[in-house]
Amino acid sequence: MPEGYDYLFKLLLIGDSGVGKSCLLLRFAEDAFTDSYLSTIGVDFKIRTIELEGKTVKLQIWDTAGQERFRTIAAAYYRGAHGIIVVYDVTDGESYENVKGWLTEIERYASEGVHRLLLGNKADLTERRVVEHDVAKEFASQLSIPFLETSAKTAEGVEDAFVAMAKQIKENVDANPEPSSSSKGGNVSVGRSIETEQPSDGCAC
Ligand SMILES: Nc1nc2c(ncn2[C@@H]2O[C@H](COP(=O)(O)OP(=O)(O)OP(=O)(O)O)[C@@H](O)[C@H]2O)c(=O)[nH]1
Ligand SMILES: [Mg+2]
Repeated sequence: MPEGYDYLFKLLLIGDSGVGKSCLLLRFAEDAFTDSYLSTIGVDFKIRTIELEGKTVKLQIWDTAGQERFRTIAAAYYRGAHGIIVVYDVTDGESYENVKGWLTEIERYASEGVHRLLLGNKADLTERRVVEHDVAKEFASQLSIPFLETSAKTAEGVEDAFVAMAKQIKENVDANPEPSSSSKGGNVSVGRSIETEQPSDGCAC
């Protein structure tokens, strides 16, 4: 039986190594968490289908490696993304400082009009926090980027973050329907038809 969905959106997680990108994805896709740190090699992905405003939305979420040596691989995935989530760690000031650099990578490699979202993760570590909520919020609002804090550990904000991103994209797709998107048949609409150059097996290593 063919899989039924109304929309397919591709999301990308970027940000410094160790900020919790893989854990955010694990929480969202499988409602799980692990304390052990297995740094991502290359690129990975998971899928979760959600219901949004009466429609079935399939989210294909690409999780990139934050480590410098994988940057070129990750960059190849920006163009196919409808939405890019930039993650920093609220207990790691450097990861927040580096957000500007990640936003520059988006300008350089992503499709024009890609949706962005800034996430401050590890919000559960209140005693170790060094990046204040309001400071990041102000920075994001100056750039007109939505901002949320999350904890992959407690699940706080995680569902909201991915759903907010999906909503943003859906609103945009609904407002700018592309005739070519119906070529997938049935009632399937694949975001805005952004060219993808990425392999489909999730392994770019
Ligand atoms: N307390 C707490 N720890 C977290 C949270 N999210 C992730 N961690 C921990 O942070 C470490 C790194 O998490 P990962 O998700 O692997 O980080 P990453 O951003 O995917 O790192 P790379 O794959 O190297 O780019 C792990 O030990 C996680 O358990 C969180 O919300 N709260
Ligand atoms: Mg990872």
